[in-house]
Amino acid sequence: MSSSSKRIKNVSISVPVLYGNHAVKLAPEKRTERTPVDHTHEWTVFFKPVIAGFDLTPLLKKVTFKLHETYDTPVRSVERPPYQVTETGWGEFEVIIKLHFHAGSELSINEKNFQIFHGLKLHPFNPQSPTRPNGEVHSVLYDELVFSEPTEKVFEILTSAPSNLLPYKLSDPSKRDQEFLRTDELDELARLDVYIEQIKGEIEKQRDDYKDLEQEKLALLQ
Ligand code: SLL
Repeated sequence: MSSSSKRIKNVSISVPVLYGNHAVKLAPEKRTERTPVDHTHEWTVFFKPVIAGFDLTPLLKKVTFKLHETYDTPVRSVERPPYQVTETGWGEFEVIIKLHFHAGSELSINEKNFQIFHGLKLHPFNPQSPTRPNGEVHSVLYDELVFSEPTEKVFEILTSAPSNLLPYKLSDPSKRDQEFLRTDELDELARLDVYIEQIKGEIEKQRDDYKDLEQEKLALLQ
């Protein structure tokens, strides 16, 4: 076994990620002759690290998105970022987002791939809430991928720039189910603040993008 594939005992590292979907009502000008008449929405389902510029390709071989079987080739495979699929449709369903890691980069020794279940949202959570002009809906969730006992190679990738993640150490290795000890809690809190700001920025950006699209649509209609 080479030194870079040696696993570091009693250590774990969490990678903050975002996944979910955006949806808008399908604008008439976006229809083509191939768009089925019953398709009412355009949506994008995605998976990405919160940290801007953090390249997961050294760890991730590909991300597959399993759509409802009403879609042609329901399993869509994406090998590089952005890890996302854009489609049109009429109904909500559960998307299975599967992360396929390179050998030695799995989340843990027993875990080959990792699955996330995302309920695709086309309609607002609260039907009473005022609808946005183009019916835009965002359903985005925060989660953390926990790499336990990472190899030295994975440890190096995760703890160096641009992610600079902090490893967690088990305080008592004989108790596997105890809480992790934070090496530096203040540092971790500061990092969370940065993630929150990045998520806020992301929401703003999406809002602006949709506003621009809405302007374009109005201009086209004039
Ligand atoms: C429902 N259980 O009944 C869900 C299924 C399926 C959504 C939703 C497109 C299909 C196509 C599509 O929107 N499928 O392209 O033919 O609500």
